[in-house]
Amino acid sequence: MKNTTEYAGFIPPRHPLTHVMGQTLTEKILDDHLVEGELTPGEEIGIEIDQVLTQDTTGTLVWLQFEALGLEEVQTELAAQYCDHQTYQFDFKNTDDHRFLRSAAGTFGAHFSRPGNGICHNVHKENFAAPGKTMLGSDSHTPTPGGLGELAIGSGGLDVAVAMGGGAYYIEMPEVVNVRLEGELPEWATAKDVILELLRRLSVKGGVGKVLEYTGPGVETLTVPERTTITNMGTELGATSSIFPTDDQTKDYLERLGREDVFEDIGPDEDAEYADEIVVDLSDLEPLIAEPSMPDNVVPVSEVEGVDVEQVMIGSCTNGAYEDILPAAKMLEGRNIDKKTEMIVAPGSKQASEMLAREGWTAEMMAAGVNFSEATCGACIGIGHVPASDSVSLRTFNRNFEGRSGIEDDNVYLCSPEVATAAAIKGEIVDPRDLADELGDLEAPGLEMPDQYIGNSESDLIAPDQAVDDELIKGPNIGDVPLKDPLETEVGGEALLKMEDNITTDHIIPATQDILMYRSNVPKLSEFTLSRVDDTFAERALEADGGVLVAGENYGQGSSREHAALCPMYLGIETVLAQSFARIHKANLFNFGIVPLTIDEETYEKIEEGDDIEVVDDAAEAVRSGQEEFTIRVNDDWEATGQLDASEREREILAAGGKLSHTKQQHDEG
Ligand code: MIC
Ligand code: SF4
Repeated sequence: MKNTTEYAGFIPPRHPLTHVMGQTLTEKILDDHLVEGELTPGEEIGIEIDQVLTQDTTGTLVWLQFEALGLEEVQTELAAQYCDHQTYQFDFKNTDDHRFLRSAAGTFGAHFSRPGNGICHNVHKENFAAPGKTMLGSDSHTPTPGGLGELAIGSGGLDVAVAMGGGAYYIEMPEVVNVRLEGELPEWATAKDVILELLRRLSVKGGVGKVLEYTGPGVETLTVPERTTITNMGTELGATSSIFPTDDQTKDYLERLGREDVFEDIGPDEDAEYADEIVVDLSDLEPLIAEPSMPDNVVPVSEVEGVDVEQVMIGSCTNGAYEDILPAAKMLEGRNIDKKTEMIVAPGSKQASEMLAREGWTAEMMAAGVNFSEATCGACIGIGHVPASDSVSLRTFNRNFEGRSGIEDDNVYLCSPEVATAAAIKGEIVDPRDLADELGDLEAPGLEMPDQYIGNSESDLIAPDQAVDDELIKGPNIGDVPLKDPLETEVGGEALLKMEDNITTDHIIPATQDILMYRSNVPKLSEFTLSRVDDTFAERALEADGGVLVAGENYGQGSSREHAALCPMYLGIETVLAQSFARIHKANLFNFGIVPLTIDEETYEKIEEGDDIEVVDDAAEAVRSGQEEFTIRVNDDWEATGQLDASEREREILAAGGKLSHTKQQHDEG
């Protein structure tokens, strides 16, 4: 049997636990886990990972890559495999994936959460999140447990596989920004409004390269479930992570979960120095809403009152917990929802469903006209409950990218459970304060936690020592992970597609059911690459046998799905020229051997689709030697500069043709 820790980059001795004064909480946790580098913003650091999380749509690649690396056993303190995104199993391919994941968790030593047991972030938060730990997860909302003082980061699946095998996780040291909370939330304003306010101020790229650390007197007024709504949706700001200190609220929450033993009193030093400070006075907040189709299109609800609403959905990893559904139930007690509005509750976990059912709230909501879904991501990625064409859907989710709901001409608004429920009652968007005035007997529900959370059934959350499989089960839907050859000397080709700003990974590889079932079958999945932007793309890319993508700012924002890099790689894309990149996607491009070059606005404006792009320098040599500026020749006519912002390690990975080839090479050499 191979010793899994033999791999290059696989855990040198850990940094001693010394704290210099003046550290932020983020720096303290990173310092405790540092295995390489220094905590200087912008510099690459390597950290040890305590916990990992993966889910069904990114998890199959995680384990296939874990296997391809020759790894045989999970080395982190804890690993958990959840099945949450596609739990309806419309197709045997979904079920094949789930069975493979159960077998992988059993074979390699991870906890396994069955389909229907709940959304990874909800189940993880309740069962495993612990202050002071580091976590890596192959899902962009991994930072959710930051609400309990855990430093959790989203990444591509390959990084998760390596971390799970005992390897360090490498990341650019983020800037730590102080989000100082003052005051207390007034009635009808919620944690969702805190994060929507930050999105309104900072935009979907305002958090790139940053960890948002919450401090100030407002912190203690927020319960842990409220904090995790905020840390969850920090992802929409592009932030690396978001974190709260721990306090009596954290202790209280852990006690209700029966997990008080993991409590640790942690926070920043009093004289901690932050890169920047943002002050939010909670008492100034009012109900807010993100208009279609970007999470930062935020306005006060009062500005959009009167818009007809055909669908209301409560759920997702942001607002799908018991504490999010209970306010809706209380508001609906003894009322009916509007006749032309459908209201669906998709609990974030089976536990939440069970508690609501046991307490009679499910019956109360059903009597009001609500339908219940199983605990799943589902509709959040366009699986089930697709809105009617050109209709308005109000959702408590975190993303409303165009088409993500499963229909191109969607109008999805994002808001708190209170605002969503008010709209279901009235049949149109309404500020709940106005609805309360109108109805006379509608009270602000506030946030309430159960005295004691009920635990998961041991067959829904299967511990590694209870595993049912000890070998991998690969049905016909489970393919191989393609490998790329080392970087060539000549890189370039036709500019196959020119895209605008804020292109999401949902544009690159959509997550709807017809496509999602091929997440473990890369050749088939590749056929859908960028089909939402141009349905001829995949065919043209294959025909051209290589080529270039051109994009504006924040290319690849949104999810962690590495398929958004792997599929373009499979189609022969060698480089992406963009004005800027989203953090996880850029890391995924390195991991799959695609060269991400940053171009300025003038170059972006000048390049046209169909242009012939040639990287003039010997690409392999230039990448290896640390060259930062690359000359790009367009149509043999004019030249521009592309910037490669990459660490030495990332350059080695690129040159090797991606991280899988690189890690294998290192192993063969060592
Ligand atoms: C999402 O919210 O977009 C997803 C689906 O959870 C993704 C993961 C995936 O694509 O499987 C994410 O956020 O990383
Ligand atoms: Fe699931 Fe939606 Fe959360 Fe992604 S954002 S993990 S799809 S609930």
